[in-house]
Amino acid sequence: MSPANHDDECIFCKILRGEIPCFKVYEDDDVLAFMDVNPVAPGHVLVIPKHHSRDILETPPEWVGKAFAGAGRVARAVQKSLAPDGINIVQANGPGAKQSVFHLHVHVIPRAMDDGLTMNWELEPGDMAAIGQLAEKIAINVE
Ligand code: DGP
Repeated sequence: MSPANHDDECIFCKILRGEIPCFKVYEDDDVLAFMDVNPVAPGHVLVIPKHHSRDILETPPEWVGKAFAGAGRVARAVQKSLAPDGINIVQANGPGAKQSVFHLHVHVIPRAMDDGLTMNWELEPGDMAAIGQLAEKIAINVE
């Protein structure tokens, strides 16, 4: 990222700079995909653009496109790796939408029939060993 496009205090910019570790699933010049540490379902991945902006309202369209193209790529790998019954693509904007990290990001969430998941999920720490194993399982199928 150019200096203009990163934020010193943003936790996702810190992950992009390698200052905070993550379970990486995929990376190219435009996006980074990594496991959510508070997964709402096994295999929950986040895709972030390598451009700091707060949300979809403030993000240039080209970067929104890059983020969602990355989400599509990861979703295909999740489908191949985990064979879920479905996948939700979720993207929150603002506190009223429960956005908690203010760097545009796209959630890729594998779903099972009748898994009971609702949009009112709480952030709870996941099992790091299990998250790491799922990262490897998904990463090998990113094309
Ligand atoms: P949202 O609530 O839509 O802003 O989603 C932010 C997500 O980011 C939330 O599911 C938890 C996740 N998250 C927060 N901090 C970290 C972190 O340091 N590492 C990782 N891998 N995920 C994080």
